[in-house]
Amino acid sequence: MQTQTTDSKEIAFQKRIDAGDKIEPKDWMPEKYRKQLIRMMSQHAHSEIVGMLPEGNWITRAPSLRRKASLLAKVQDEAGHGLYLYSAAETLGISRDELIEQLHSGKAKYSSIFNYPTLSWADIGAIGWLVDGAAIINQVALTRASYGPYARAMVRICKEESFHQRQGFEIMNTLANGTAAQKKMAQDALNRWWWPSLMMFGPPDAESPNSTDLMAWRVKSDSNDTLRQKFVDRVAPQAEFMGLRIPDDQLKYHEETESYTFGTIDWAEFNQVIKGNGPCNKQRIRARVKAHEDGNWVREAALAYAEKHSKTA
Ligand code: FAQ
Repeated sequence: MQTQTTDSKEIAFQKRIDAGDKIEPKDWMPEKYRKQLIRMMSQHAHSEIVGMLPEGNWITRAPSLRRKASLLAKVQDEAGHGLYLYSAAETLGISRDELIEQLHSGKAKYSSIFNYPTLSWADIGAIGWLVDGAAIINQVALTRASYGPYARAMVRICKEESFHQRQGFEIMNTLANGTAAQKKMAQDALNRWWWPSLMMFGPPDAESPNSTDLMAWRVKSDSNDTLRQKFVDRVAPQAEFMGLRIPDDQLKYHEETESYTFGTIDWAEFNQVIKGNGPCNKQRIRARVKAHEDGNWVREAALAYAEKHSKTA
């Protein structure tokens, strides 16, 4: 029997992708597909875990027991999302230790948005409403990703994110319709989180080096700019409903296209943040490294227990 060459395997692989097949961990895949997925999925997992920090900062200061319970549950959900995604990335042949090391050393990125500080309670509303709102738009598209374990993790994650988005919207709406001081706090949070939320979708299409491959492999089904536009079209009327002003003088609705045009994003700021020079990058990595070191004894104890029981089994 003739052995298949790498080229013919790649052609067969692309045919499966084009036919809408899901690729599973034991299936043959091109090395560059595997590497791209590890990059993207691990960054996503790291984002969920680092993303717990800005909100975790407010758990002890939530204004009521109801708000505290829902924030606590939300932050815990983000930890769960990180774990599903680390497990899904491990199916591609990379270990959890390697993934964590890449985060701590700065080799792997995590979402730029989590390098901004949470200065007031309204920031918790803004994160749920805008950041989870942006994450849902991005991740609903990823439920159709060609890699089975990623797509399946996304289905569950999206369901949970939609609760998160609603709790954020409810916080913002309550503040926006509260006292003048509360409304001011909500507006200030929107002013600070708006542009970084637009940056979450990644650089403009023309400057997105990974999109071509990821779209050809049906990992990404929409481009960065397409998803960003969807987000603006969804969120702008919500801001108006709450009586809040999006901090963009160029934001304009067009009846004919039923969509908005908006001002220019400060890509220099985005590039600085992803290079490690955002307001909180160093603090975030320090917190993650410390949490990992503080958890060493738990991992050691669990491994010792597993080893002892494998010997007695
Ligand atoms: N931040 O070629 P592209 C959440 C990097 S989860 C940092 O366009 P790609 C839930 C990119 O990695 C939020 N880096 O890249 C939550 C690449 O650098 P590299 C995370 C960014 O992969 C809520 C370079 O720029 N979601 O929020 C960013 O095609 C509340 C060139 O970019 C996901 O990860 C950025 N924003 O598109 C949790 C979703 N954008 O790696 C807690 C999955 C780009 O070559 C609280 N990921 N870069 O060195 C994706 O959809 C894609 O990876 C994109 C980027 C759209 C993020």
